[in-house]
Amino acid sequence: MINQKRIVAVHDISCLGKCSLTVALPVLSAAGHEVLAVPTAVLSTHTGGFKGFTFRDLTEDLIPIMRHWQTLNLEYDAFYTGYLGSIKQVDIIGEMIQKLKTKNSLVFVDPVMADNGKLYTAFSDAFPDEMRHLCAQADIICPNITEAALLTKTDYKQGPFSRDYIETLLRKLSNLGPNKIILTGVFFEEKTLGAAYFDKGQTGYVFSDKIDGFFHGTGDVFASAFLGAYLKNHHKQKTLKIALDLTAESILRTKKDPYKRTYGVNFEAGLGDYALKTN
Ligand code: PXL
Repeated sequence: MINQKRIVAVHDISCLGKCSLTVALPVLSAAGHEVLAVPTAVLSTHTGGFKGFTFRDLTEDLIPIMRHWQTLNLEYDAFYTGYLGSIKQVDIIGEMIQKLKTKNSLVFVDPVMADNGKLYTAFSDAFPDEMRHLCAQADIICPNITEAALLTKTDYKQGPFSRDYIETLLRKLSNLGPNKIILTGVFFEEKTLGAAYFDKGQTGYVFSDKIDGFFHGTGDVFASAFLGAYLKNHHKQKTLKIALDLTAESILRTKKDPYKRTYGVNFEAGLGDYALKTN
């Protein structure tokens, strides 16, 4: 199916570590979409587990990029935000989306800021408040459990979760404003892991086998794969399964890698298959 969409992807570039733009670009391209990349910062590595990383803040470039684009009269099918470098940046990006979007633009916000009960190193406790404003403008948001707890001011719990906890988070997230919620990192028992969705008052789940260990960048693989497939108009359950499969298979491949390349997961080898499933 030829159905190319134009997606504005707003994330950092972590030179090493396979996350944010270095994941979003190849995954969305594999689904056949055109990607306009807006780098929010350039870091030598991502901030998870490295010491001494560099951080070049590109906030000052964002408004000039937007002003130039405004002269081009383009239509954008989707805006996809991920890791944003500062509170000020979140605010500017929100404004940029409002100025550039048109009636049919989809706003997809992955509120990247925390995992395993903790905010990422670079963020202050005030960051979730600003991210909540950006989520209010979104059509779809895709937080993990920690991000969902911070956004909704709910106690963070470790899994296995109760249905009641997950469905309370979904309902509170939906009250923030977005139409659709995808909540990642959901598991009700130790053997399976997946995502919950909430759409028009309905809740559903997709799961695959749970793989032990912590793997960086999997949230970005999942969110990018979801958006790429979603914009091809697949049914949401199928879209979520495609995204979950790419993520789970990338983790498995990385686990089995005899060279132990652990700076991000090997999603690259799954892109051919992903392209076939989305098209
Ligand atoms: O994968 C999320 C992510 C993206 N970008 C940077 C990060 C992280 C998570 O730690 O540090 C710079």
